[in-house]
Amino acid sequence: MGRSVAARKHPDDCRQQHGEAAVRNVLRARRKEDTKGVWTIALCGSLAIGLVAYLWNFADQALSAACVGHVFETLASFEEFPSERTPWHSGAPGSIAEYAYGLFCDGRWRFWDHPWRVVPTQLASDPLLYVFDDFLSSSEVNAVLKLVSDLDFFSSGLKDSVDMGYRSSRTSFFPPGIAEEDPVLLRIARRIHATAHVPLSHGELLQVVEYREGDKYELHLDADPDVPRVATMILYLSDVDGGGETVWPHNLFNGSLQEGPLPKPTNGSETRQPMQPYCDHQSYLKVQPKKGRAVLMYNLKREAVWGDIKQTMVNENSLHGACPVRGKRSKWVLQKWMQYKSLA
Ligand SMILES: O=C(O)CCC(=O)C(=O)O
Repeated sequence: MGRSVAARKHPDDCRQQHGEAAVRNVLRARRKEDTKGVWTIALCGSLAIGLVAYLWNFADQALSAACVGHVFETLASFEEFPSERTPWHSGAPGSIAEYAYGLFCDGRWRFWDHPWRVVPTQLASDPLLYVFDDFLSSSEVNAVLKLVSDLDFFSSGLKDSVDMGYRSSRTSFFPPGIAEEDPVLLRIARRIHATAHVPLSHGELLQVVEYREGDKYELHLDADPDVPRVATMILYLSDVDGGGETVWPHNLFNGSLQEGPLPKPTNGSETRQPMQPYCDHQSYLKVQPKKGRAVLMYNLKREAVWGDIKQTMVNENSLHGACPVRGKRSKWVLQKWMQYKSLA
């Protein structure tokens, strides 16, 4: 009744026919109608938002459960020698399952700043070495650096002066409690293992290193028979003013193996031959630190995975080092070593 009066009559018509009291009634009825309309819209809007949030959460949980299942297990597995498979990546995956993994499981859609296509560039075949730009999005790097601020750091070098000269930087590790609970770290660890084709249970703790001005790590191997690290992933979390490159003295900048006398490990996985000439010279293979960039390196020869691990099975061409950082900006690195053996 109120609605039809308010809709049909103009207040001036009412004023002429029925006087002021009727006009007030018409206006009151209209206000009531307007308020009712606003409440109805607000209620329906909230219900719709609630329903979408519920369905989104449900789909997200179902997707997460599906994601850690079959596809991830297949990608991060020792089905073949890991370096004989093309690293998994979101750019041009080999199968529909791998494509789906990149699209739905890798968490890219959660971060608006993450490129959809991340394609590796092979830098060398001996050692097998790849670089990925934008492996981590800027917001992922920022999330990691925020977590890093709560960690306790210790000096990476040993106490005596020789070792401080060999390796100077600050190191910490994400304890399993954080690495397994934090969704960003978990997603990054999965991405690393899927990319390298190594099961999660073979992964060591995520390491974080800060190199300040002048800090470096002389030439070394990551693997030895006691610590058979089949793959290493180095993720750069910052840009630097200069220096700080990771260098491979056995390879020229185009990836080919260098001829002539090469530095050899003399002390287990280390060599005392200085790294600086390789840092200074343009001809050697180097990767510059760049926020979000990652390097994947395979350290063992193929037969190491199937037989007993001996020193000869460590690929000595994977000798590498971290050149001194120049300038005030620190080089931050996140590192994951993946072993041939399960650590579980
Ligand atoms: O920081 C880098 O560039 C390399 C790090 C490295 O080789 C290591 O920590 O084993």
